[in-house]
Amino acid sequence: MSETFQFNLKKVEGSARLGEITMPRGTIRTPAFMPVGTVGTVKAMYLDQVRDSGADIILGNTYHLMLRPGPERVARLGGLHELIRWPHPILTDSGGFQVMSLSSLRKLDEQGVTFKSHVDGSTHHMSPERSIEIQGLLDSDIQMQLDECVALPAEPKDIERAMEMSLRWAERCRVAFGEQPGKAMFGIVQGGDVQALRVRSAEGLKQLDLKGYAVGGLAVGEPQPVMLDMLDITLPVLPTEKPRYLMGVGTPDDILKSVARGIDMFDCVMPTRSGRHGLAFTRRGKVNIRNARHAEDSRPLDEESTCPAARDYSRAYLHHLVRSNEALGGMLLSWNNLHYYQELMQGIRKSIAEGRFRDFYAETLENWAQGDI
Ligand code: PRF
Repeated sequence: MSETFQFNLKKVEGSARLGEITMPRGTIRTPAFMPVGTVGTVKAMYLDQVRDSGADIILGNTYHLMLRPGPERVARLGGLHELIRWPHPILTDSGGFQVMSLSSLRKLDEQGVTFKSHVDGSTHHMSPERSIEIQGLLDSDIQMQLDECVALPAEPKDIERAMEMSLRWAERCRVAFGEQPGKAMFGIVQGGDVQALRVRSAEGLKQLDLKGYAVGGLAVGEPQPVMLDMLDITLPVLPTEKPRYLMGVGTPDDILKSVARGIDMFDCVMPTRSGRHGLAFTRRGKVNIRNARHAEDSRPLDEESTCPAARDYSRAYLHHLVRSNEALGGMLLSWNNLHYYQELMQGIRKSIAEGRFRDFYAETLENWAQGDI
């Protein structure tokens, strides 16, 4: 364990990176997948299962937690880690992205964002400084700057305005965050699908000398090749010795292709959300367990998995649970899916360590392409 936030790059293969973030609450092995715990729970999962599946860090959302139960209340209850019983690192998203996707009557200007709560309709204001203050009250280990993410397709002038404002907000967040040796504040690259704006954003953030850099504004409506092009443009501009986090991404395919370009951290609701909707991830691709063909299928999802949800229950039972809207169906599939994602990350890390990431990448995609048996 480390008194300070540090990133050690241990090995590279091509642009793929194997590393380790050390900080007082624990070590994060990278490339890392961070399960999403929006309101202080990784939905339908016990946190000890999340931990056992191989997660070193989970994500929380400033937007949701500021509305309910409220950051001051969380602080009085001893902070988010204490409240939810997760003593390991937590990264919190800053709120801007969730405001734009969930709240109504949003008004965004240089000062910040004013919005109506999706919970009770009350009006709230969040400035870059308040976002950092809230993340501090939650006692988050990795805090994100407030930014503006523009959904694609969009006009270049709108993308530019949002990117420039996000840069100015990064600076304000950095001042608000100050010096906290055991914690980190990450900047967020914006710039939509415009190469020059991505470069300008990454260069501007680099000058702020932050402890880590996220790439935002991707997986927001553009095709995958555009997202990958933006990574190819952006990542070489960022300092090699700092961690890079691709926000809200993605499928196993997105993750492999982004690791190959130099991304170190990911988060996505996909394994848990699709689990609650009856979609299972396996080494042979996705299985829609609601499908009638599973009604009398006594095989497990994957008899070779070390996850009980994948190994010990028949597809017929999972099918029945999901069709009956039983809570256990979502629980078992979320468990299976998070386990699959963490096994993927473990496979990625091991293969980079052994200098065979290229082969692992090809084999994984090939197994997926074969499809479910
Ligand atoms: N900004 C923030 N959070 C995010 C995004 C972003 O651009 C995305 C985009 N994929 C997901 N989550 N603050």
